[in-house]
Amino acid sequence: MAERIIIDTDPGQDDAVAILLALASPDEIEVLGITAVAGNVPLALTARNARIVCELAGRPDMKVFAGCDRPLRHDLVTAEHVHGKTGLDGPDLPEPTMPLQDAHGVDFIIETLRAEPAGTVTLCPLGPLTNIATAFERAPDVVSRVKRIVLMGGAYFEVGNITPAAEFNIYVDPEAAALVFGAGVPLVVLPLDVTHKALVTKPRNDAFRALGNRAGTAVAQMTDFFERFDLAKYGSDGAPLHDPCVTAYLLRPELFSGRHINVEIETVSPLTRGMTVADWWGVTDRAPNATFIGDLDADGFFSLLTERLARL
Ligand SMILES: [Ca+2]
Repeated sequence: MAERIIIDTDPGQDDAVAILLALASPDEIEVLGITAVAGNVPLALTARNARIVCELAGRPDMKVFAGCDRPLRHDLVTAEHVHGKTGLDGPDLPEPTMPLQDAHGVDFIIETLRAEPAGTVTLCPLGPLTNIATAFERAPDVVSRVKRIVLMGGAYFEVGNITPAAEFNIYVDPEAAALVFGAGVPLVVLPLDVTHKALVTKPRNDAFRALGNRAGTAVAQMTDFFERFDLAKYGSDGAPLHDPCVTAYLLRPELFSGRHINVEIETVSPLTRGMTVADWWGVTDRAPNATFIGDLDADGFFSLLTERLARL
């Protein structure tokens, strides 16, 4: 039976690829809806971009909701320096014609968790955790109904990408992250430690382009765009595909390895706010609350991605 998920997202080129991978895999993943959150770019753009991606995947019927437009307690920090002015710079994709749903994204999350059998819906956050935390705060009864949360965020060995200590998604809304990490829901975390190993090298991007379909071409162009930033910053072999690690984990968990450990979120320190304090070495007595992924089979990951994008 397909895993039933809600994708919570701030597209973002890598979010776009994560959504495409999910929509290309209907036998294994049923997307119940997509909720947009403010993050890489403001909410109006993430809600637009999510719909552009659904149309690119040939799924104009998908329900897309706008959620929270700012973090719980801080001003929004965005990342146009990585993703471009629109958040989806690179390919020339048409404005979406499919509608944005009327309901608020947080209400959709709450109502879906209440309506579906307990323990059957997985949440897949690809951006700041504002929508999820708001749903948990507003409707504590839904927390125990979540099957699991599989999210992209945080870092331990790679430390930070938006500050020296913090990864972007967690840094933007650390109070939301602290609430979600402390909620007691089974949690799988795909941090920079693993996503920085999912590098789109030139041969891998050529393989996307060679698919010859719209999705393959668009993914290649998105990667060309944000690779410029990563090459300048890290001097690496290619851009890391952060968010698609979440979808790939749902499809092929055997491609990934990690440890079930305690992970706490720093919310106070001005130097390390948004840091994921991961007890990788087991040096505390704090109870494990997350499966924290550290490595992946990158060739297997890119084979899967290329094979699925070919279906779109
Ligand atoms: Ca994202």
